[in-house]
Amino acid sequence: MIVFVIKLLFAMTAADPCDVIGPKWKQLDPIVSDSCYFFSGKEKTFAKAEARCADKAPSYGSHLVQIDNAGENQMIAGAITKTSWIGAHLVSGSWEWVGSGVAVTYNNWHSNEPNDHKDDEDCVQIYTDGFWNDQRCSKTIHYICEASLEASTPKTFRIRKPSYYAQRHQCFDTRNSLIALLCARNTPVC
Ligand SMILES: [Ca+2]
Ligand SMILES: [Ca+2]
Repeated sequence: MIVFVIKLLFAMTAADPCDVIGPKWKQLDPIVSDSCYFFSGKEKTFAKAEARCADKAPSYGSHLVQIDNAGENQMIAGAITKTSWIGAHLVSGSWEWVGSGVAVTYNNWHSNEPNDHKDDEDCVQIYTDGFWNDQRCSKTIHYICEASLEASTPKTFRIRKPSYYAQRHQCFDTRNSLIALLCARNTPVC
């Protein structure tokens, strides 16, 4: 019985659609956002964190997280245990998202922030309570990456079985999508 429950839990865990990017990518709440998120185990400067994010899953448009609304902010805050970099930074006097270059519209600044302490705080960190602080970009802290399954470059699959079909980066089976996904994760042939 215990083995069965463990197997069942594993099957449920394996069904995370973000598994196709890598084992540490998680979909948090698909009702809030269908993005995939990566929470670092290491601390880096803002620039190195963004470089690491961009390098992790380029075909899925990975960058430091872009928080677009209160729902996403609350979801992220609920998932972190350490103060972490988000993708907002100051460019020519305006806050913008490092991945997309779009202006920061939603924000959740802590009271009295951004204060640009010592005239040297051009990058944004999120506290575990969800509030933001501008911080020295050279500080080394944890970071959060975001990637999108939608942004992925379509992968070409060689279709072996008549019931299988390819869609974007994934390979599906008309009878059992989970099996095809497991197949697709390991090989471009399905
Ligand atoms: Ca986002
Ligand atoms: Ca500050």
